[in-house]
Amino acid sequence: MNKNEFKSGFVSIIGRPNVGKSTFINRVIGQKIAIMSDKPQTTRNKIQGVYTTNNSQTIFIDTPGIHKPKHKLGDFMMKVAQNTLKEVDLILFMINAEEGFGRGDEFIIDRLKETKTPVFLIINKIDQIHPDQLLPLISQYKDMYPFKEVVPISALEGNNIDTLLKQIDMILPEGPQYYPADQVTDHPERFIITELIREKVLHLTREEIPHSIAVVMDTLERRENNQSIYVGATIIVERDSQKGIVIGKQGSMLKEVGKRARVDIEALLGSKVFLELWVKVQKDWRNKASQLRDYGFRD
Ligand code: GDP
Ligand code: MG
Ligand code: K
Repeated sequence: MNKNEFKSGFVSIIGRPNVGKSTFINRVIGQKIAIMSDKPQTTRNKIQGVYTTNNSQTIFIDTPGIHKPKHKLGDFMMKVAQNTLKEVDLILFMINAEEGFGRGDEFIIDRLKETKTPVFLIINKIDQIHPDQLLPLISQYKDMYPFKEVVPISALEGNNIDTLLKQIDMILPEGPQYYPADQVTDHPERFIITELIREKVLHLTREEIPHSIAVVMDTLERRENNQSIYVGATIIVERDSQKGIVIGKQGSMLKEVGKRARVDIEALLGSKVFLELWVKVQKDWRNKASQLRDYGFRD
């Protein structure tokens, strides 16, 4: 491989509680990085860890709403989750070899069927089963979904992790190094803020504006002696006509979007918010990597 061809991508890890997702991330990332994996779930995608080698970077993210549909956030959360699954480069669906199939898995597999993203089945905790039990388990799951790879591992003991990382590496597209090799910064609110703005646009414009619009956070900072938060964001559309609709007559639509979004963002952040919105036409914005980066993962 050419040195210039750095590869990077986003990998979503999903699976029922206690299958070993956090243990896996810890194993891959090591102790260097503070991983917030066990804080209560909200609606946002959460970086669980960033794994960087000389020629690749994998950003592992958690996808709330797929494995714990407990909250009453319902539709919105499912929409966010489903969008995420579409936009990542790879999904790792982790199961516990010891437990086998359960209803939680059925729920997840249904979601997987709604996306084209490649999926690896990760069978964790193989240290807990007899090797004879593995093949029946694999065929049972393969009957339900055409997994791109099936990788048995023990996250706890470290078995087969290298193989899995190599297979992930093969899937990653060419892309930039988003994070310094030794650092993860996570801005918890960014993703949800951009989704709130997007939601207002879609709601107010109805069918005129497609779901494919994106909202990119430009600035999020405290101002005026911590008394308020400034949010600057850009709504990205694909055509000039859409730009006109989003801005509205003398800016009326954009103003309404901003007004409604600001109310929600203030509630989310518990602070007074100044929200400034722009609209930009960008024809090929639907580049997976940049989109996900902008979904709260920038800088
Ligand atoms: P999560 O809810 O999916 O993040 O699961 P955790 O990573 O918190 O793991 C749940 C439990 O399973 C913990 O007690 C882990 O130590 C244990 N565990 C995780 N991976 C393995 C494994 O490969 N083998 C065994 N025996 N236990 C594991
Ligand atoms: Mg966990
Ligand atoms: K799929």
